[in-house]
Amino acid sequence: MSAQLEQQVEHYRQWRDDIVAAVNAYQSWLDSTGKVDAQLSLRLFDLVESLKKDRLVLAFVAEFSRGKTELINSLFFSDFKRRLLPSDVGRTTMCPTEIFHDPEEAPCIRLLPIETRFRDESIATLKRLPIEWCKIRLNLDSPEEMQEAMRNVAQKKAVPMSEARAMGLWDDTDPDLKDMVNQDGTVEIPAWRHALINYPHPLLTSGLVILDTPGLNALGTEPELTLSMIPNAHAVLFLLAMDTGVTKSDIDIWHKYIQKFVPHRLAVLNKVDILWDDLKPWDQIQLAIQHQVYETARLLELPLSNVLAISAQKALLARVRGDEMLLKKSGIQTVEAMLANHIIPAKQEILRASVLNEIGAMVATSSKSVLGQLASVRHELKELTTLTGKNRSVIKKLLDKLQADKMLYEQTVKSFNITRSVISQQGRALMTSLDSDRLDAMLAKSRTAIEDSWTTSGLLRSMQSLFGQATQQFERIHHHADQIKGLVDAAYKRFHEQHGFELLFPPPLTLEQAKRGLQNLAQQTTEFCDDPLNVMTEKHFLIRKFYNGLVASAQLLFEQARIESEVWLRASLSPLTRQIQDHKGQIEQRVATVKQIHDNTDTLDERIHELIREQERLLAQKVVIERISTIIRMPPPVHPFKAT
Ligand SMILES: Nc1nc2c(ncn2[C@@H]2O[C@H](COP(=O)(O)OP(=O)(O)OP(=O)(O)O)[C@@H](O)[C@H]2O)c(=O)[nH]1
Ligand SMILES: [Mg+2]
Repeated sequence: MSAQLEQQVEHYRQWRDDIVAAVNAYQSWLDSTGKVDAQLSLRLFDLVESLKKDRLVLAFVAEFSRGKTELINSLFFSDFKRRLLPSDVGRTTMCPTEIFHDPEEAPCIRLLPIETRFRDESIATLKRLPIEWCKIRLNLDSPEEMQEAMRNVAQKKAVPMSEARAMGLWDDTDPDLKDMVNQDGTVEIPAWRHALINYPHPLLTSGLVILDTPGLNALGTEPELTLSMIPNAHAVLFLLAMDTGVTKSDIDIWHKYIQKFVPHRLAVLNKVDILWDDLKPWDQIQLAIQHQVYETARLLELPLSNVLAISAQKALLARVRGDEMLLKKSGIQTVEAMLANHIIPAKQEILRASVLNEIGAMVATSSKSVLGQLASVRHELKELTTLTGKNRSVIKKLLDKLQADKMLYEQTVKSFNITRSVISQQGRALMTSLDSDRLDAMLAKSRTAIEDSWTTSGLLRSMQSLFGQATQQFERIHHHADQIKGLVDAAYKRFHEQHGFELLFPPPLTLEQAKRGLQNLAQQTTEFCDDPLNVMTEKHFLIRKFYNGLVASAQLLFEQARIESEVWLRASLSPLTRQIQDHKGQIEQRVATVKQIHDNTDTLDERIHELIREQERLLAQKVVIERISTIIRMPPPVHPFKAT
């Protein structure tokens, strides 16, 4: 792996650590000012935890034998000086493989038996049940043992055709599967359904997760992969090979699973070394490669800069041998530069936006609160200074005025409390409609309908109707959330107009991601239902699997929307509540001070000194909170990476 890419990811990790430190500093700041409550503490704690666990998923997707695994080996595992993951001619990787590092567990590979396909649980659910997985410890000191353990992801087993069919892994009408039949009539199927590799590597420790997928039909047989794992990846590297060119099945995979569903897409035109020819001028070879790059960009409707021509095999060889010339020739550094300069910064931006969304408004509120208190202290100082040497009747007049202000203000606070209880009531109603029990009930009802439909077309109809319901439910929720937002905005406006409060804007509610996710699922459902191949009776099993995948993905999206709404509801009124509390405290304090001075004018000097000390304390607080605010708002530093 390139030291520069490693460095880039290290910068990313460093930046993330700085943000974590800023959130922790904010927590301490709140503690020191006595303005933290248990709920808020918990939120900040959750934020820190989710930042620490943040992952950047890179999925490698393509037809079989395009060199996905070879590219992963050369990008990430060349330090091993061998081909760590199995890569070979024909179908090699048999199950989706996630490679990551979890330092809380010893290095291992966990394998989910293929027989779990008979069950309805999603892979996401099974991941939480360690007992279902076979675990092999990885001995990092023995490359041979490592390689042996990794060989499992390519393992196959022979089963009777009826069993393969029952697991949805055999289709009589699919000519591509014919090669999988043995002479005794049994069928070769993958031994494992999913693999998790926990491997300590600096990039993985920094939060990178690699998803290697099997080619050839395997994508469609595990709908959870196409409905959830691939669309949720941060970026997809789609591989094509020079020897095959862009084939129809490449294009099918691209359109069906990637083009519209993944935010960052890179096409990698692999195996350019087959054009290398010592008898041909290098320029001429480059011209031929360029031509293929243009053609690929055109067919995949990608900008030219997102198509990279490389030789994964020569890159691996170059790294194993330490051959710099060959490494440069292999083009692999263009892939690394793309990851370093575009994919990692884009991910950073997402993380920064989510931190800002989570605590940006809170920090801004704290900062405004300090400024407000400072202004109030200064105002009071001025007021008291003018009282020096004045007689009691002047002081009494001021006291009367302040007391009148206080009464008026208390009225407004009462009306605010009413608004607040209306909003929290509405909020509770919103949370109920997002409740997972309700969604589960809806899904259970439609599952019965689906299981009761005997014909495939009946199945497909019920599935579409389920999807319609889920979308409608989501739209109702969206509408309801908008109404609550209207109430919140109005409350802010009222305080601005009636009490001259600075007009603050409540934090935005962003259900967009969940909404887009549902739209994607809807589109994939329609495409699945419109595909004549899926309407054949033999595909009953596939439809069930697709349905289960759909349900798992929809549940995930609703859960995401629920968390977002909850965070927003809690945060929506807090800036205003803070302003109101501050203001109330200040008025009360002033009334008390002036009353004391009225009763005993000797206390005036003492109070003036107290205010000066208070002013200094607030100025120090201002410096700290402004620094925290700058860190969470600052765009991540840029460290351009250049392919040598
Ligand atoms: N000439 C040449 N061969 C390559 C290159 N990259 C991979 N190969 C070979 O192509 C074959 C397939 O590579 P894999 O990495 O197994 O391909 P894959 O896309 O992971 O395939 P599946 O796991 O079956 O989906 C292997 O024999 C590799 O050695 C390359 O850049 N040049
Ligand atoms: Mg592979």
